[in-house]
Amino acid sequence: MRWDIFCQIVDNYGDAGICWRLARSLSSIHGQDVRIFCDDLPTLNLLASGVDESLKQKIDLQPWEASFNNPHLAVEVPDIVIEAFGCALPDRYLAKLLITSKKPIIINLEYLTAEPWIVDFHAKASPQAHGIAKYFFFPGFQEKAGGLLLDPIPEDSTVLARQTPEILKTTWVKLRPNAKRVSIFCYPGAPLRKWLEDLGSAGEDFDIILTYGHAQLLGINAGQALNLPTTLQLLSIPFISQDEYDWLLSQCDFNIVRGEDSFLRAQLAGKPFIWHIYPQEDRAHEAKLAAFLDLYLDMASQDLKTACVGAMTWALPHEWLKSLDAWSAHSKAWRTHLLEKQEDGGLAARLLRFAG
Ligand code: TRH
Repeated sequence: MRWDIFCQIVDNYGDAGICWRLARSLSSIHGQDVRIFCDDLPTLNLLASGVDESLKQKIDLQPWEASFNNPHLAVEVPDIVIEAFGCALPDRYLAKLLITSKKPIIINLEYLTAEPWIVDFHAKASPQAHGIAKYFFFPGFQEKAGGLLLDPIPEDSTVLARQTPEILKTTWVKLRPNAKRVSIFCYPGAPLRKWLEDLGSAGEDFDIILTYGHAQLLGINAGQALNLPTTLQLLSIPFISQDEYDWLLSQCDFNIVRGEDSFLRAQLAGKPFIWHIYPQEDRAHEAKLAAFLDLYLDMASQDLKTACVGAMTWALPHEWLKSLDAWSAHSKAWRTHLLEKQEDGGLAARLLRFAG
């Protein structure tokens, strides 16, 4: 089938990250014809840059306007149109769909949440005045939700255990063999400085890998002294491709992640993590975090529950670090559990079944 995915980058990288990962799953695993129309192609291209050229060539990355400027659209009517995160389709694209004889279905791909209410709304119709069938699709952890984006599927703890990506080689030689590795990708509001200072007094060595922009968050680029203990080594890396970032997560002992895509990849890497959830004005993120922790910690001991809930709400590391080994074991078990629940192929496969 032919898929048109519409991606508007509201902020950050998550919108592009999800659309790209979905497109590659549909194309490489399910053999679908996929185009992405995106209002910020450079960002999308940056994320996609790490993959095999043959895979990239199969997915047609187009600027947003090409969806209605393209004179060939009449012969390229899609079977499925995805509006990622409720981005409205361009009027002129919609107008072209309305005059074609074959009508696609439109799917509004929602944000990932562990909240239970989504199963009542997942795959429900959203009747439109223009008459083209449109449905809500809710990614989720539950069996009756839309599933999770798994590609590339992490098979075991040596997930993506290929060679160090070229772009990370200069950082990798600086890592200390006995130090624990922590990667950091969070939003500006995180109390990072205090968190790092506390981690530095834990009596262990930690190599901290700051993803693009995070040195600035800490004020390092502005020359501010951090006064961190020597047990910590801070290493800044540039923006890397999505595949390289997946690899990085799999190589760290602990990850701080955010948004939606890195949040899921940290789980699939089977490592403990802090999810710095996207803050919403109405504090809806608090319910989302609580719903996730309910699922994630369902089988955990009371001690581990206390440690994880504390860590995820930015308790200082000394309050929970003693539980790190138990948390690491739990993370591996959680990954296995997730993959079992998504044995049907997860989000891409569920979308395909729904649309077919
Ligand atoms: O960037 P995010 O915060 O994205 C989003 C957006 O804010 C979006 O509007 C919001 O709706 C959503 O969160 C909940 O975090 P996320 O989802 O983890 O996406 C980041 C993507 O960027 C992910 O695919 C990994 C990728 N990435 C790289 O490819 N290279 C890098 O160096 C880094 C740090 C990330």
